[in-house]
Amino acid sequence: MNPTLTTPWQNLSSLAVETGNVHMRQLFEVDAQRAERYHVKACGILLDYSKNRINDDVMSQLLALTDACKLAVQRDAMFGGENFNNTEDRAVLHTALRYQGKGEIRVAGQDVLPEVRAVRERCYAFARCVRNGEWKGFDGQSISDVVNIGIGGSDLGPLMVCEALKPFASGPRVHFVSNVDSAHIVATLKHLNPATTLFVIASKTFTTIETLTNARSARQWLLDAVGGDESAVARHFVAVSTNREKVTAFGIDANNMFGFWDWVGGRYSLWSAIGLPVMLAIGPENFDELLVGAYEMDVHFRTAPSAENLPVLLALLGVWYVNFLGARSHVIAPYNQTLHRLPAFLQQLDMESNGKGVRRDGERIAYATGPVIWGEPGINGQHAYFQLLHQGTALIPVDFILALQQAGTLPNHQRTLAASCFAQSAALMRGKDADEVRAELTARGMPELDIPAAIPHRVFSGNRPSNTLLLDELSPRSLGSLIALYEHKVFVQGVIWDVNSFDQWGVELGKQLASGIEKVLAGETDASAYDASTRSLIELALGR
Ligand code: G6Q
Repeated sequence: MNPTLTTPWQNLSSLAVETGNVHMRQLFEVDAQRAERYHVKACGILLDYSKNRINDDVMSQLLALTDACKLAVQRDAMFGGENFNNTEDRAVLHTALRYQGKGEIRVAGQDVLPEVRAVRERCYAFARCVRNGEWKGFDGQSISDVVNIGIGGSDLGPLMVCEALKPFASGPRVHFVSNVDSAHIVATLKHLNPATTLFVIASKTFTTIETLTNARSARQWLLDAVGGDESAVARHFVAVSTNREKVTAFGIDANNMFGFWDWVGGRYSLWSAIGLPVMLAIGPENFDELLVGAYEMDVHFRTAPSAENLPVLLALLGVWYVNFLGARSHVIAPYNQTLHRLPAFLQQLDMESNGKGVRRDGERIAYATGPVIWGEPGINGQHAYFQLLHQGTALIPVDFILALQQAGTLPNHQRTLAASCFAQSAALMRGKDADEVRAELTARGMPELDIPAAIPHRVFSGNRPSNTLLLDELSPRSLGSLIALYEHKVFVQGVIWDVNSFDQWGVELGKQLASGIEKVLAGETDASAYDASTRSLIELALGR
């Protein structure tokens, strides 16, 4: 259904005109309770959303929008295993992978949980075996290094989690190779020993050209080290996939394959066997904690009233900016260094899910949907892209993310980190007006005559919105909750925009196009099917 036809949407359009530009400075001045009122805490995560251009009227209409768009019904449909991914005719059940309750979750009448648990136990048994040194390579040595070869959803999630939970790593070193540019795999393998290296080939479809090309090179690297003895492959290669046939055709024993299911989307798959590198790095017990944290967020999302529901609130604030105040992008600024891959992960999660231009029924959309998601660790961003957030012409909401405790931190570092994070959101909200700049310059001794010209460059308009997400600590559990929070935020926005957040035809297009041009580059077909620009690029690549 078209959300723009609902009453709350129309009310929000009027509210945007009436209140959208009221300065937050003013809102804080007139309401001593504002920070307290716009605070919610769940699953060890506090969301302070008071530094947004909102008031109670805006919030109540945004909340009404969730009812108008039947969020609760759709949420139950997804969690209940209905074929929610309508264009691929499949269920969407990454939540089943972390379910900790005693019930059943049925897909087409079949409870999926026994199989989910069985595969997880196999992964755990394998991870334990590698971690305790029982799993031996071709010459009897234990595994020191694991290389995950995958791309997109088969890379970004486990990579981000392994980085985030580095302080919890206690197993083999884990590396990730995704780019088909051989520079990636060559640099990774350069310092590794084939006798102690295990490859995890992660591909849901096991047809992805980048992954298969890297996997073949890895296989050759191993075979070169063992004089071509194929029996070494079984000790050094495992696969994570839904496609048993293709895995065995590639030469990986089905006993070395860990499966998952078509109802797990690539970008939602880190909870499945795709999390194997994470299990290898931090161990099954910590992986369990990650799942528990995500499950706790699932329960929160399903049961908390909308006004106190973290994913719902984050989603609604995003809709407010995208659809009513004209924002086209959104920054993710984690302050903890170990979260440095979170922006890249969320970029895929959000943009691949909600970067859509038609509604679920195929009707073309005439309102804005998913914004551009971007970011980098906030503290580095302050010395780089934050300039544009403070003084640029675009309205760009920011999510500041900070864990208050993290393993192994040095106290004075943590203090500076927290201070910087809080100072930035305060400055974005408050700004600095001409009088304040004048006073500053005068105090600094600038000649009176020079001050007028200096002022405009030093003025900060403020009124730039942000959310602050404070994690009690950075642990497997809280990370699980944080990731699930964003997954559900994306879900809620998808429901409001009425898009299918779980297909990715744009990604499929890239896969098709590349394989056609590769045939031309290999001399198997000619380039006549392509436009003049592409033909000339092909000619150049062929050195002609
Ligand atoms: C994720 C996308 C995409 C996918 C990669 C890798 O939701 O579908 O990023 O994960 O294209 O696909 P395979 O896992 O099949 O190799």
